[in-house]
Amino acid sequence: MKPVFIDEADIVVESGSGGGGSVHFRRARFLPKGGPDGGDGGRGGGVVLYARENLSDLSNYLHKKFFKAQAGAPGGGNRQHGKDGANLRLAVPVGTQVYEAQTLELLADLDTPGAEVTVATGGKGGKGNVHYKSSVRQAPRFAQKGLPGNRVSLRLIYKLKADAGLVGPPNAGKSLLLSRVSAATPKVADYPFTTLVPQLGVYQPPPPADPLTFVEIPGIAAGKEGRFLKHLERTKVLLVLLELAEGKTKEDLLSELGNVESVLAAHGGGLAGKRKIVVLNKADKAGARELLEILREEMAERAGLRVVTLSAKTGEGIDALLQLVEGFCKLV
Ligand SMILES: Nc1nc2c(ncn2[C@@H]2O[C@H](COP(=O)(O)OP(=O)(O)O)[C@@H](O)[C@H]2O)c(=O)[nH]1
Ligand SMILES: [Mg+2]
Repeated sequence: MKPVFIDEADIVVESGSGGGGSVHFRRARFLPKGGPDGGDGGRGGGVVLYARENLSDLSNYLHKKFFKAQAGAPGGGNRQHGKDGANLRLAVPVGTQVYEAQTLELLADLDTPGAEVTVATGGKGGKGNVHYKSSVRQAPRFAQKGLPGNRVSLRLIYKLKADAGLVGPPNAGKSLLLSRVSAATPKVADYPFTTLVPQLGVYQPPPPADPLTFVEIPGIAAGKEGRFLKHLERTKVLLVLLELAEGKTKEDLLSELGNVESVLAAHGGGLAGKRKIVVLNKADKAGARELLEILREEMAERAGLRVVTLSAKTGEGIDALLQLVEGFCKLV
C-alpha cells in the first residue's frame, strides 16, 4: 500500500449566520396592548483554525471538505437575546500555513502549538422590534434579520518542522543516516525511491543540549516533481548527501551537487540561500579516499558549503557531522 501523507488540502468554511431579531409584544393580564419587547438575535459562530500537536498531517481534511459553524439563535420575547452560535474550531498540525484559495494570499502560518487564526467571523444577529418603537410607531411589526455567515475557500499547506533536512539523489544513504542518528526506522534499500514520503527523526545529544530534529525527503532528481521540497523550508541547515563509489569521478559528484542545487533553487521558498553541508557518504567503499581530497578543496571554495565525509554504514564520521549540525543550528 502506498503510504499516505497528506500535506495539502483545499477546504471551504462558512461561519454561522446571525439569529433574527424577534417581533414580540409585551402581554400582561390587564395590559392587552403592551409595547414591543422582541430581543436581538445571537451572533453566528466564527471559524477558527488552530495548530495542535500530535497531528501528523492534514488527513482530517482528505474527505470532508466543507465546514460550517453554528448559527446564532433568534431573539425572544421579553427582550431575550438569542444565544450566540459556537465557534467552529478546526485542528491542523503545527506547521500548517493557511492560504486564501483563489489569491493564494497567506492568511496565517500556524507554526507553534496553539497558534490560531479566525478565518471567518459569524454574521451579526438582527435587532429585535424593541429597538424600533418611536413616537409615531408604537407597535413595530418588524425586526431585523440576522446577517449571513461568510464563506471562505482555503488552501492548507502543511510544512514539517525540523532543524536539519536530508536531501540528495536516490540511494545516497539518507535513510540509513537518519536511522543511525535517531530512532526513526525508514526503509533502507538498494534501489531508488524507497522513501516515498518525508521521514522525521530526533537526535538527542548529551543533555543539556536540545534535541535536533531531522527530516528526510524522498530522493530528488532533475525534472522530477518536487512536491516534498516544501518540507525543507523550515529547516536551519540542509545536508546534501552524495554517495562515493568506485569509478565515480570528481565531475560526477560536482554535477550531482549541481543538480540538487538547481532543484532547490527552482523550488524557491528560501532553499537556495540555506546553509548547506555536503555529506559525502559511503566513505567505506573502495576508491572513496582518493576522491575525497580533491573534492573537499574544490567544494570548500564555494560560498556557504561545508564538506564532510562519513560512512552511514560503519558509523565513521557521524559524530563529527552531528557536532557540525548542532553548531549550525545554534547560529540560526
Ligand atoms: N557501503 C555503504 N553502503 C551504504 C552506506 N549508506 C547507505 N548505504 C546503502 O545504500 C543503499 C541506499 O541507502 P538508503 O539509505 O535507502 O538511501 P536513500 O535513498 O538516500 O534513503 C542501501 O543499500 C544502504 O545500505 C554507506 O555508508 N556505505
Ligand atoms: Mg530514503
